Amino acid sequence: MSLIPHIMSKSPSGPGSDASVLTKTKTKSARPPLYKVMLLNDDYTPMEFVVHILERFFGIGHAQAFEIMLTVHKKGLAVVGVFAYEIAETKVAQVMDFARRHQHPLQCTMEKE
Ligand code: TYC
Repeated sequence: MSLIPHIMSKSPSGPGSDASVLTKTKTKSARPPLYKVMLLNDDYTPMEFVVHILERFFGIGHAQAFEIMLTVHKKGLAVVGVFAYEIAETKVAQVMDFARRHQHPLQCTMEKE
């Protein structure tokens, strides 16, 4: 009997060790799924309040914020940003909380891109 411990004496067995199973090495880099954050129109939230939301929580400049607000007003909704899940979730919560605290019915939602 060999004095070398027989760690290497056994052929691989168990899940994934069958050499006859075709495998493909992943070459894609990890791309986290992205989420669109959208504002919805309503008849009551003041236009200036929506512009303020876009400036404050999305870092959008005044002129573009006004344009996006008008798009929501005319079309019913608009995508205001695209983010990783946790960031999108935080934006939605910040907007919904701020609107609620100011007693405006503004709605903000997210959807997988
Ligand atoms: N429709 C609102 C008004 O006329 C303005 C508004 C714009 C409300 C965008 C919500 O997401 C919104 N006062």
